[in-house]
Amino acid sequence: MGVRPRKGRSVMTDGVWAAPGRVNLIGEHTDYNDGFVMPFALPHTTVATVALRDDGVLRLHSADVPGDPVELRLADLDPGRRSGDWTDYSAGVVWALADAGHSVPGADIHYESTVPAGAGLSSSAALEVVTALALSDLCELGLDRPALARLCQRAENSYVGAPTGIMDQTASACCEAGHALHLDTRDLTRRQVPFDLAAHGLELLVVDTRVKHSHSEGEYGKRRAGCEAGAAALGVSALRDVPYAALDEALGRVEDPEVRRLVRHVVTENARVERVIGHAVAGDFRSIGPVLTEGHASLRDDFAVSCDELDLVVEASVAAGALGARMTGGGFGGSAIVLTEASRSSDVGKAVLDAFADRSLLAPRLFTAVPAEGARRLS
Ligand code: GAF
Repeated sequence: MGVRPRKGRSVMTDGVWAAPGRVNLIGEHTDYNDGFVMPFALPHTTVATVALRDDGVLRLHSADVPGDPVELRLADLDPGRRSGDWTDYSAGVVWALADAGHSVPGADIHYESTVPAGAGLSSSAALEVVTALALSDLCELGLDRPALARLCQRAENSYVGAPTGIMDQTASACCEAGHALHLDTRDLTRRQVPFDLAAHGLELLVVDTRVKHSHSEGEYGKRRAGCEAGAAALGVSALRDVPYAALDEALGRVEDPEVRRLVRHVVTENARVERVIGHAVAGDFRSIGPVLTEGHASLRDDFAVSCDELDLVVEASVAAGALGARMTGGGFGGSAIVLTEASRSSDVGKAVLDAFADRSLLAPRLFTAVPAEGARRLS
């Protein structure tokens, strides 16, 4: 039996759930090309305190956004009537549940989040996944984790209007503590790869440049459309189907130089995921560093999704002795990751802060990332 909804507005709580943000170690802009990614969950989470109600109302409140709770009628949820603010992610999930034939009677949801917003660390996916998991549990919808991730992606694509892939939602829903997730985004085949950097004397720093980014704006969609044009030119259903060994020959068949660069990034990036997996499985974590830096160059020069601040993090950290660094997530701002010897981590961090200060840029925020648990019920 699921929890029976209370009459009208609820003052009770039926449960508390948490879903994390993520960093992506390698495999950027490959997920909407049916390719490979390797994210891990952050300890930063969005927590939802939820009570079902029986009157067809969705009442949303966030401790992080000033103002009164927002009340929406479930019957009115429609992508054409989205509000353009954070509530679209929650409303989109409820809309996607209903659209898939699942019944939600109404809910009061209160959110609190420690996932930095707009930092490329998947605060949106955390919000979607915690909402979907709580409602799936309370209404006994029986959705498994990949199905939850797909539903959240649908909410983001069709309700919010951001043409994103499946990586962030799957990371938030499926990651495990102490592991990175090797994910095949074509069929959501997953492999948990042990990823204990501290045991190897290493650290992964996350550097939030504080340059805000958004995926519902045009550039992300343009890259996605360019990749689809590349796949069409090559006669494959997705760029994942272009083998690395056949890259030169494939590039010779793509006329548009911009599309050719996108193809080159995606095909080489899928190969980089395989190389990083190989190093991680062999326990050779230091060799991952140069692959990250190579990936950054490809995102900067071929895919054109970096920005000056992200490039600066990579240059300054590598010059200060980091093993490797790259932007993480969609780009156009957001965060970078830096792999470094733990013993050099504070020097590397200081070098990044100094480089920003020298250019009179807003100081970035730094923290050490350790792979944490995926979405779960707390109480
Ligand atoms: C964003 C998107 F949401 C992901 O789906 C993915 O495409 C990523 O950018 C780039 O790898 O985080």
